[in-house]
Amino acid sequence: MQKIKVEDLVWDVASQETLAKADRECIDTVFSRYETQKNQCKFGTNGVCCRICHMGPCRITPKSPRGICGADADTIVARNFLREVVAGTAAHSDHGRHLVLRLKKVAEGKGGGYQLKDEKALRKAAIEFKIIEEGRTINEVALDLANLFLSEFTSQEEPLKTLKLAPVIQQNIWKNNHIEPLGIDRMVVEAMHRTHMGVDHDYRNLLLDAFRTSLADGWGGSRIAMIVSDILFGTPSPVRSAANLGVLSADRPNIVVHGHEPELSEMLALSVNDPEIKAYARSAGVEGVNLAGICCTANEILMRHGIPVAGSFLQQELAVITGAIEVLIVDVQCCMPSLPDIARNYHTEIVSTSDMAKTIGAIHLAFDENDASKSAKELIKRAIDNFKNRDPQKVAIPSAQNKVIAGFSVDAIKYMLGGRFRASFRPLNDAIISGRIHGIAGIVGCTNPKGRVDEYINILTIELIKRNVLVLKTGCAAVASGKEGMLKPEAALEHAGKGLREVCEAVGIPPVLHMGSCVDNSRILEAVAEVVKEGGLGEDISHVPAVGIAPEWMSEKAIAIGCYFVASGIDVILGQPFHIDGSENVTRFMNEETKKLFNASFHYEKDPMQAVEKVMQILNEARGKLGINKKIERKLYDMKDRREINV
Ligand code: BF8
Ligand code: SF4
Repeated sequence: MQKIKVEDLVWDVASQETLAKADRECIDTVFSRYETQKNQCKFGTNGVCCRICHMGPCRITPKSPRGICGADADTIVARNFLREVVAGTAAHSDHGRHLVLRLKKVAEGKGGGYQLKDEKALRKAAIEFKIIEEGRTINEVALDLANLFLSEFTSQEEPLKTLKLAPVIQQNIWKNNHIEPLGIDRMVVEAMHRTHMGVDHDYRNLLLDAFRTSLADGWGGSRIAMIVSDILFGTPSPVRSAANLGVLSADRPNIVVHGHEPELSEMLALSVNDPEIKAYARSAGVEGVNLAGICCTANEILMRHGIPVAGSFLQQELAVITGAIEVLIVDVQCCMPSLPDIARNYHTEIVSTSDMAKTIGAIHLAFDENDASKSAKELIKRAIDNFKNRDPQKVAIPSAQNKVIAGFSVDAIKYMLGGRFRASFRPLNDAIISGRIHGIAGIVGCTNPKGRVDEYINILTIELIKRNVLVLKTGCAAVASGKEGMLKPEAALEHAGKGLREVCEAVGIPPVLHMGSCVDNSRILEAVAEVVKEGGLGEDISHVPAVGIAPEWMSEKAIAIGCYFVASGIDVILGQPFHIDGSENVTRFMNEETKKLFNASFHYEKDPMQAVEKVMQILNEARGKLGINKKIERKLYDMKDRREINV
């Protein structure tokens, strides 16, 4: 393996230290594999490779502008794109389905250790979906809700009921463009059918279906996942914790959960302090166990229990390379198949727990949802048993970690803004109208070895809060901010512009709000819809000075998220381009024509400072249209160019 310059690959010091350790120990990581793969196929990059039938594969070039069946670049690029959106929608929505099935079991009294933890959240949903509560038990109401949500997956002819949670204008836009999604499963099946050889060849029709399918995610599967998680596990409210590899313990067994579905991690969080586990740990000569998370599972238990985050997507391998993890539990999405290979160099056990997600080299212990506590305790005991095998010679836990405050559900934000008895978004709307807050930016998505990890996210975040933009975060982008110290109220003092700082200090919130995992991007939609409902900032989502940015995205889920943001009226800036450059028509549709359909479109900005300018331009335009664009002259210190600038 080539000697690498770790500072060029990753932003944070903990990752740099551990990557240097990997290099010394000659362990391949995502970064070295990226180097090997670096000369990436242009046909794939441009989206013009078609493998959909076995007359092919076909590749579009100037000399061969059509595939064997006659499909041109527009059809092939649009078809590939729709399939990516379908996969992203399926991933989020299947997560939602598992939760609804659990809710049904709990309502039927067969919860397997889970409960209806947040009755208020259940009642809120019952009102939203017109479920009669009077004279009925809480379980009866929950069962009706579970059945209603299950029918959202199977509905053949009715549009999703969850669409009603959006402002009426958005609903009408979807209706008029014939992209109101029907049942989620139907949308996924139909899109796979449309993209089969010889079906839909009109790139516009295919792309409209991509937006339709994405709506089945954002306002459907993801929204359902969020509502049901809150009912089963509690609506998040602000909680203190810490983030980065430094949260791993040097003297206790480390058990790290990685993946997405919150059922098992929730039970692990509840079980680590169980007397039986404490006694077991003592008998093994340790004080207790240290539970931490990676990726979105981390975000789930951080938001609800304050369990620390060991890292984001590109730190999963590094966490193992610290040599300090006894058991790394994986389930679905974003778990790298390389983990067992890396773990072989240490004593770490990689345990897969979902029957639909196995990896050669991992130990598979299927999670028994009907006796979740037993499964959780077995895994914790496994970590305790494995602690004796830890080789101190191989352990190097970086010290870096940062304090975070997370748990900003929409209800929590309302409560923080207005107090318990006047919980409302009014103060936020007023702050935006008065210009103390310039607008809202949702910075979301993954990390990607194509750039220096976390750099784009961190530069963008700090530059936006300097310019009085309130930043909402989810997924690995939120973890990046946690590691950087941006998720604590002090960040407002240190970095925020005057107006945003005043609001943050008055309310007691950080300038960057951690709203959860990737399915929780539906919380960002909920927040913007709430701003519309509160009044004074336009009639629909596209009027609100708000923008979405996915700086370092890599996953198909991020594509679905981007599409449902745009279809909901929120402009989206990508730091990584889609694989659509092979079709000018598709590119024009995504970047321009969508504006006419949804009042929002996609933008690609390679450089974070250009993205900052684009965000400000989009927010200024929205403020201008609302008639609230007062020019405020301020001096700013530009972090990248190291000079003072006017904004
Ligand atoms: O759903 S942000 S790398 S962990 S895909 Fe994956 Fe991307 Fe992280 Fe969560 Ni979201
Ligand atoms: Fe080639 Fe058409 Fe088959 Fe695609 S569907 S592989 S373009 S023949």
